[in-house]
Amino acid sequence: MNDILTSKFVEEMKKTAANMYRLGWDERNGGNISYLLNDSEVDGYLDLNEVIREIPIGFETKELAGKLFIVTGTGKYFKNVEEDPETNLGIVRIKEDGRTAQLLWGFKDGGRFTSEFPAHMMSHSARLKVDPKNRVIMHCHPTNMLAMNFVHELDEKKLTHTLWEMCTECIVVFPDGVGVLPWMLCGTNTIGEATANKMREFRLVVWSMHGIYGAGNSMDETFGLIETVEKAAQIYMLTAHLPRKNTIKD
Ligand code: 2HA
Ligand code: ZN
Repeated sequence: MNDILTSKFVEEMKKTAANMYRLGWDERNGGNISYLLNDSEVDGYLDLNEVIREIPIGFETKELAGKLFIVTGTGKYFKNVEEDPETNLGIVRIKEDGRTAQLLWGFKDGGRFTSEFPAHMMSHSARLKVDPKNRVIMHCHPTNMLAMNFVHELDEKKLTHTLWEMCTECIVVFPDGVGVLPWMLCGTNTIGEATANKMREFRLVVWSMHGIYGAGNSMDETFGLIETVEKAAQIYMLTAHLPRKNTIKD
């Protein structure tokens, strides 16, 4: 067996969590990432027959049975992923019953996956139906996007239009716009179902006055989506209180 800490997927999780932390998107235990892994990727790094323990997932997702995910842990800090991936991350496989996760690696201190596991798994299911190449679901609390939530209308069309207006690239990066959920209690199946419902149409879903969800085919693409929205929100927050002299036309 090769050392799993040298695998591309663990490296990507470490780098992404570190970047997100340093951008201020993931204070304390804020944020979570789940990354669908192919059997061929983990081959040579992980014994797929060795289940460390089983964790009930609290809902049923038969569609994802047999699938492997590397995912951030509940209560864990993005700040610490880089120096201790084996405690702060875990690799789980969804069992045939769709109600149990089999831990194959990580969560070394007895931990478990993010409290937002329902939103992540339900979003993976929804995205895979519209894009079989989807692999990443990412949640974080980007500062300017959050600030904008308090001063801008939370209407999907209006919010999307304002973001598109802030940077020329926005309409190219997220032509599908942003979906918006009202403020809801996080960590529940209800917010998971609502997020997944929006994910059928959007790769970006704003959780009002909480944060954002992004979905994509790779870690770079998903990170880039959120990065682009956050940049647009930053331009908005830097200019919203000033007289507008110019604008990108419709
Ligand atoms: O897991 O960001 O939404 C920490 C969060 C909850
Ligand atoms: Zn959050």
